[in-house]
Amino acid sequence: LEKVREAVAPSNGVPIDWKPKSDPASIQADVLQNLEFTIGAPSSKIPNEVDVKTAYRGVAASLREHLIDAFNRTQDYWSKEDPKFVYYLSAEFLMGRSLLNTVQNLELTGPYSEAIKKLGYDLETLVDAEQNAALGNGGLGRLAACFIDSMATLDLPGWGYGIRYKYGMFKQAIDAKGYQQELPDIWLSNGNPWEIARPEITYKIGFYGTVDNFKWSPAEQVIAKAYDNPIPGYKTNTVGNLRLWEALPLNEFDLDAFNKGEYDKAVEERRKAEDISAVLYPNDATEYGKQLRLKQQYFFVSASIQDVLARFKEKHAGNWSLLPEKAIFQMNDTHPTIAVAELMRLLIDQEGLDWDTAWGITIKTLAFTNHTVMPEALEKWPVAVLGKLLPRHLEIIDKIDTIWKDSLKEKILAQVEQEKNSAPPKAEPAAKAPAKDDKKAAEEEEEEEEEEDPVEAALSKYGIITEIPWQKDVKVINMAYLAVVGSKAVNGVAAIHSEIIKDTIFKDFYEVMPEKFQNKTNGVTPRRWLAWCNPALAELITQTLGTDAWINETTLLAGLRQHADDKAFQAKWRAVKHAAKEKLSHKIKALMGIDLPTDPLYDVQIKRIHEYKRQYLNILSLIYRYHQIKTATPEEKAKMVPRVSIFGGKAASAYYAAKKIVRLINRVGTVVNSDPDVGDLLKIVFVPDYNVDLAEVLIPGAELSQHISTAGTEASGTSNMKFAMNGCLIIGTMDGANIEIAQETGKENMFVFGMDAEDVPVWREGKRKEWKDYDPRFVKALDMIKSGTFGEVDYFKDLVESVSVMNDHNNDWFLVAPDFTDYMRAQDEVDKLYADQDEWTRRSILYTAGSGFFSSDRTIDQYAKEIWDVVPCKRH
Ligand code: C3B
Repeated sequence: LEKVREAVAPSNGVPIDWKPKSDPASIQADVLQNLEFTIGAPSSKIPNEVDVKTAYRGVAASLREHLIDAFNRTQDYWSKEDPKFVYYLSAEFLMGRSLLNTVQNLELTGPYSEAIKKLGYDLETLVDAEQNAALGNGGLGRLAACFIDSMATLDLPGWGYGIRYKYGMFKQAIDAKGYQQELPDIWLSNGNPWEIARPEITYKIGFYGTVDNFKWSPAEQVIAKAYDNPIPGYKTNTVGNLRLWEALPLNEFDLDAFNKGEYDKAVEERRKAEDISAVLYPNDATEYGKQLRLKQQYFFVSASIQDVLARFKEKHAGNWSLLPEKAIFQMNDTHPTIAVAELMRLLIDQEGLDWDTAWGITIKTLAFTNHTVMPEALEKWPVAVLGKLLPRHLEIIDKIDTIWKDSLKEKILAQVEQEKNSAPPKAEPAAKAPAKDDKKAAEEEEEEEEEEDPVEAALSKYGIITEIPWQKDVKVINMAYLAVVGSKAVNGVAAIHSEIIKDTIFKDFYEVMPEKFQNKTNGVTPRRWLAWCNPALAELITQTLGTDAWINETTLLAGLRQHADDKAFQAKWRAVKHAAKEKLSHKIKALMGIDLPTDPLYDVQIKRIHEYKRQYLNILSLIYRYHQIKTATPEEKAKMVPRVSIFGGKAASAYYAAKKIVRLINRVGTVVNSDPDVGDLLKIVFVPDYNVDLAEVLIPGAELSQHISTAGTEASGTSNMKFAMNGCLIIGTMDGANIEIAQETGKENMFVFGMDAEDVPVWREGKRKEWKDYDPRFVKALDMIKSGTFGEVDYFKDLVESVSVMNDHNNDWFLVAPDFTDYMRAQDEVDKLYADQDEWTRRSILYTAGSGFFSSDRTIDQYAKEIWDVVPCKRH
């Protein structure tokens, strides 16, 4: 009987009359069936008269069957085996499109392409009909998406947990005057065939209310409803899960109010609840909407932890000490860090554990990744705000803070004693606060300090709850500190970044618990970011290496090194790159109506617009290049290296300086592109609405990419890794993962410029106050803006001033002016090298060859072994 059951239902009792379809004829039949019976298209119109979007849905519905089959088997298997799981808590998952990735990861591209052709469409057109799932801002959200792809590929039991935003990252349009416009991203309008709604999986989430004797009575409650998104691994049967939560009202509809004619009131509760999962915050730079954002964070964290605990209880009821052996939550930046207090609350208030037991479990079950040192992104919630929304959590955080500081008292006391005895009284180092304040303030401060107990003073820097220096009496909760204290491990995302956090934002914490701190250099999935987005290059690599095993074993890419000098191979490589440039130029023509020549150097800078990422530096150098072209003799012109400069990226809606940079790039582009003196020597294009699917065309087509952040500011960068994989040379600073890319590729092959991370603070604190050596080319570029070459003189005034008024303490914080000269030197090298196509191509090959380390498979393997203690669990 067992055998019969096995044959009918090979995976622990899943009843199946469903068989995978892998030949074109049965796939074709399946798509037709889905078009009619899943999508509801009238049979009279199938297949030739359904529109492309409908055809896409039919194909997606057919693929969904494969996904669900493997998903159910994987999840059943995991449930039976009961391995330790990792839960990746992230407010953002920037998934992009799924059709191509799904068909490729399931290894069904050949038969599906053929079947789709027979139905009168082609795969590429249907791929383009899909809406982008843009539930993320940028690097952090896309990293989460790469990570879950790698988790599935490596057969690691793990789920992503996040929010099913109804509206994702805003759509960006550029108007005729060059301004950024923000439009809602209505990404679900054509349905979402990749998700499985789970109306049966719901949790209650409370807000506000009161606490009486440790018992919280929330004044408001909403429902979190689950949606599962199967995540297929590659070359494995494993299909992982991304579970996203939607907020719904407890009471759908107030019929009483409705009957009284109070129509708004009848749906008020619903609207209020739905607001929680309505919009992704486009703002990683400013602070508005605090309340709702915190509500979102708590909403998804609470639902996710409740979900995990519910499953744990089913299997191991009561045995809470086992939890750290069965689950680990990775907190992606500070957004989910309320998890520390929520896990404590659930263990104590709901499960009845005592504080110490709960704490012992909590700090083994959570881990924290820091992704930035930008102060504005390190969340600090005012106590008043958090205490109102989550009163019980405030109590818990307060207690964590007290116990934590108490635990340090002895150590600090000893330190203070030692300092008293050994050292002669020494002056305190100057505080970081602007020295604007007069003597009086300083005296006051001194007085205060004199009164303070030295132990208390020393302890205050460890405070999770603190006063912000510039706003006395406003207490805030430093969520990063809460996470550091409540986690088993803390990691940065590139080697230099992991060092910087130990020296700066977490210095004091590192000193008292160095064992917690680790590095996990980011990575990207080689499937989406090389194999699937650049099929011609992938094919050439496979031919050359004699295997496609590099797709999961990217270190094999190093085998390309031995071909880097081979002229015949270089020619093939160049031809592939040229075809990718053509594809990119067609895309831009289709999107913007601009004709781009394909012989010039394709230079790309795509990322969120931010002063620290220095798109400004790039555009200023292009302004100078424009000036050079305008003043060149015909002979000089003939020697110039033609260039197409492409920008893409969104500015946070309330980040005015970033918006001005967007406009400046667009204004310069308009003037340069229409100037007959320039011709094909320079084209400047700002591609609107940069997102994952544009990246998939831009990255293969790029020959040079810019990663030029002020040293010490970009935690890692991940697009730098994608460009490197696709054989694109890098101009960059010694910042973030550029440093490791240079190590793997050969620093001599990168166009490195600018101050190092150690030089930057020295510059900021001292040198810049005397510095006057503005590069005349820099001055010229600014003069052109000031004199109206690009119009809007008044509008650009403060942007110009922001890098040109010296001796102002807050000016040119990101060192655009002092790095300009070296940047121009590096750009000259770029031009020189591009004239030598053989050498350029050789380096291009070396970039791909050196990119093996930057696979997210490697990163995830390290997380699994060094933090999570999660091992593969593979269903055969
Ligand atoms: C980003 C950082 O800015 C990048 O340097 C880094 O590569 C990625 O995270 C991934 O680690 N980041 C982001 O996109 N959003 C934030 N709020 C913080 C960091």
